[in-house]
Amino acid sequence: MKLDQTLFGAAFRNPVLLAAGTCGFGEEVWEVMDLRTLGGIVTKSVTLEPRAGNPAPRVAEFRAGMINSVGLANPGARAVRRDKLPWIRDHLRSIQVFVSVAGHTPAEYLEIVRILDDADGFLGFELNLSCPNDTRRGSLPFALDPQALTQVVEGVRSLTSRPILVKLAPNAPDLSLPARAAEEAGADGLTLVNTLPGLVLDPRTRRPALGAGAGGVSGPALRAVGVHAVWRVRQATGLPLLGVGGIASGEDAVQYLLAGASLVQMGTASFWDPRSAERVRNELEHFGRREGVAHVSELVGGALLGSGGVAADPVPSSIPATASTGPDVHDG
Ligand code: RRO
Repeated sequence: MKLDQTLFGAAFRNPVLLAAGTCGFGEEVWEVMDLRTLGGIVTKSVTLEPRAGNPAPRVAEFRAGMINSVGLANPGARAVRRDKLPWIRDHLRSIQVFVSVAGHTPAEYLEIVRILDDADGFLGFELNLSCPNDTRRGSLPFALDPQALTQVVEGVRSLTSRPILVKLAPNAPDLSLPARAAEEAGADGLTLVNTLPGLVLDPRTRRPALGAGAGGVSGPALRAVGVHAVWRVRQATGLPLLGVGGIASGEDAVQYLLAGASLVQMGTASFWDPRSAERVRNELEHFGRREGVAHVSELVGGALLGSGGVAADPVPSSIPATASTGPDVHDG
């Protein structure tokens, strides 16, 4: 099975990317894995000013996955431009890089994009509107507030011609609303989903397992949530979708593709085994060969095509035919 995908006017050598927050800015994982075997990476979220992050422990495992509250630790937009993007430009030329952007106000997102936009080495921005661990805005991330979401995405759209992905939260009551709001505001693609707010308590200490208290749940526990989010949003918008949450095998990735994602991102599995993304890429290829699929794009949205009454929800006519028939669902 051929794995290449063309989206946002760019060639992805395969549909497997590393998710934001799981590979730093690439350099941090360079010793343990060859990122050039992947379709691309999304950087750690970049804020306007440097952030030290939350108190340790920042991650904890539990039986169904992992919980984290890293607290947006990053060097800040100016240092990222000066110290991180040149490395990315020099080492990751053959893969696609999105810079993840996070802020407390719409103005901060715009300022970060202004600082980074004319630097070299990356394809586009992933607007992180769904961090569960940033309490400065209160408990409501932008992704759960369609008006605030619109303000951020419209503002960034007016500043850059680069592709803009919007990363949504899994706990929206109806994900089609933020998805449509992002599309109308000028997003080029949607990333589904960020981690799910959760809490793990240590029964012996009677305290939270994480230094910050609550956090974001990822790993196997998140997979069915993420696949459903992609499935739901595939029926609400024609934008290309990037599926993320609990992918640890080629067949996990296939679920996301069948639900309507054109690309997938991996995170938690890479903490357990840094080479997981490369393995998933290989397993995806084997799956296609075994199943007689010539090109990965044939799988995209396959579960919504209604063969054998598979699709539970009606598929509205707003889904472009190209979403499941061609490798370039964006420009097609
Ligand atoms: O840094 C974090 O604690 C974090 C972020 Br920005 C995010 O978007 N999702 C997450 O699970 N953790």
